[in-house]
Amino acid sequence: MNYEDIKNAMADLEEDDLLDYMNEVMESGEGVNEAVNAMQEGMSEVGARFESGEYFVGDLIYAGELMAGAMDILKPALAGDSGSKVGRLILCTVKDDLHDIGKNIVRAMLEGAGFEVLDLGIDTPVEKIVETVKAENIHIVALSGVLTLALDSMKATIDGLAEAGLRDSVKVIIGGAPVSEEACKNVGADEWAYSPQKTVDTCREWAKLFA
Ligand code: B12
Repeated sequence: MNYEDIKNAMADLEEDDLLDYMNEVMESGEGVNEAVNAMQEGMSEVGARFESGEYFVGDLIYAGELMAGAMDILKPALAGDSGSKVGRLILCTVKDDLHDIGKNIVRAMLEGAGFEVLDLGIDTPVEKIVETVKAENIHIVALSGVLTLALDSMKATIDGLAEAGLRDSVKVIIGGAPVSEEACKNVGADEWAYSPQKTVDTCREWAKLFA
């Protein structure tokens, strides 16, 4: 499989080609992670074309639908074959951010790794996260966001957990385009990740702490 073709099909919004490539990946039974990475690179190009004025919001919406459709094809391979549940966690896109493609990929990977994921959706208010942590006795919270301002919402969420006296009993991992080591420190999270695999590995380690 030529992953450059996948990247280009995503960037050029070529639906038929992209879906054909996904089916090829599934038939070959390998390269699923590489295909996801290639689509993500294509998405970065979509973002760059949006910034330069070549693409419009309608193209972003279409790109989002395309990637979601492509992910539906890959999902069975991402879901893995883990039997027993290794832990429960909250996953959501933070307040004021409506992007959920990355979150849904992370969800598929976590579920495949055996986690029960309480997916609180997009634009998630701090209070809803705090309430769910309390009500469901949750020890791992995974926050997603791709807008720069998502970092403020992540900080507000972590501050909210601290104000509710829950910070010491909850580990927080953040992810998404604006997230970095520095951002992790600034918002007060315990860990950050770009790759869904690192997310899964980190959450597995944390689940053992609270088992
Ligand atoms: C598709 C898209 C949309 C779609 C979203 C559809 C959907 N259902 O999600 C729609 C059209 C709705 C949209 C809307 C907007 N968008 Co938009 N969008 C994008 C685009 C093209 C792709 C985002 C994406 O899905 N990437 C692919 C996924 C797989 O990557 P990811 O999210 O980073 O996730 C991966 C990792 O980060 C990680 N990860 C993700 N979450 C988590 C969580 C945890 C815990 C962990 C550990 C890891 C992790 O794992 C994932 C898989 O590897 C980006 C451009 C870009 N380069 O990203 C712009 C972009 C994010 N959008 C942008 C903008 C400006 C907007 C709008 C304001 C546009 C407008 N004028 O209305 C609105 C904002 C609405 C809002 N309030 O949120 C800007 C953000 C600028 C900024 N720095 O803040 C970008 C960067 C485009 C640009 N270059 O200008 N958008």
